[in-house]
Amino acid sequence: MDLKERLKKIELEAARALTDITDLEQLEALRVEFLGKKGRITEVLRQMGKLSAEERPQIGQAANFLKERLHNIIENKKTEIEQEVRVRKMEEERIDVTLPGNKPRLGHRHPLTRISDQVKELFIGLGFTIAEGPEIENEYNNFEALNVPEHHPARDLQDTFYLDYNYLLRSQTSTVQIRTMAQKKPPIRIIAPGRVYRSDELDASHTPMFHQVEGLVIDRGISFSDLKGTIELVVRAIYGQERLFRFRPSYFPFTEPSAEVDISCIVCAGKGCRLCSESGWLEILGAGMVHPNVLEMAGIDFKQYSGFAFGMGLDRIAMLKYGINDIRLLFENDQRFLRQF
Ligand code: 2NM
Repeated sequence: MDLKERLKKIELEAARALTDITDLEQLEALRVEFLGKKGRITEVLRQMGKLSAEERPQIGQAANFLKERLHNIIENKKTEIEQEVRVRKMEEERIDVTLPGNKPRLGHRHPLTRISDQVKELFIGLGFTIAEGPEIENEYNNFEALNVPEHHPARDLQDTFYLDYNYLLRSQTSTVQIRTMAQKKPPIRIIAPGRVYRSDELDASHTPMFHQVEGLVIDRGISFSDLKGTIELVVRAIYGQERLFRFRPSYFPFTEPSAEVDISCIVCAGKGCRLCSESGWLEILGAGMVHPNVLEMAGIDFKQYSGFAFGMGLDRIAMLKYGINDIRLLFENDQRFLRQF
């Protein structure tokens, strides 16, 4: 086969090979095969030495033409493939800008903080001041000044966390009321929200730390009806205007008379269910007229002044309002739980 025919053959084969090519790697391989330093056209040019003087320029020219033509075809094909790749990529990476975005999960207050804030705002609206005090207390503020006698079961090591013979973790926030009465003259109108500690067995309704709000009002002429009116407002604000409630006689060492307040059951509205132990009522609050002994120990003249006090559990309010059936959930910080509020 002479060189002219070989060039013809190379051209035909290159044309055929080009039709099968779909990507840039194949195209580069083809370029190397035909136009490379050791490629098929170079191979033809190398053999030109054997040619006669007339043939040599003819074949040389034909080879160079073919080289240039192939080069142009390959370059065009390259542009074409690159364009295809670009189009395909655009198609694949197409974004539907009308799809809804990913909503960032915003932080929010803990359910207990929400209840606490709501209760505080309610009392601020009624003219109360927020009072605070230490969680580590002495026996006097936690028991003695509250008229809790020496051998009362609440003083037992089993019920209270003692740190040593005198210091303990407060078991109610009344300690703050005692501190306030010792520092300020009546009229007094405060609430004391905060953590309290009791050494109960841990279960669905008891944790060793929980939250309370206690309130205290002292002035001239404060009567049980002031207590009732205040509690009525509080109950309606927290549990709804239609909620029924009742006062039930009770006993606390620090109040006389004392009462416990029930509301109609949140679940069954009085018919009787598991939550209210079939009674139709839920106990939510303790209250009473401050005992004269408590006023006297605080240095307040009980002949001139009287007062009422009350206490309620914030955890219990949160549980009733949000339908939480295990108090421990409030302290475990499980995101799956907290996310729901
Ligand atoms: C309660 C129930 C009844 C109470 C009494 C006092 C104080 F300091 F004035 F004596 N503070 N809080 C009180 C009264 C607390 O909790 C269930």
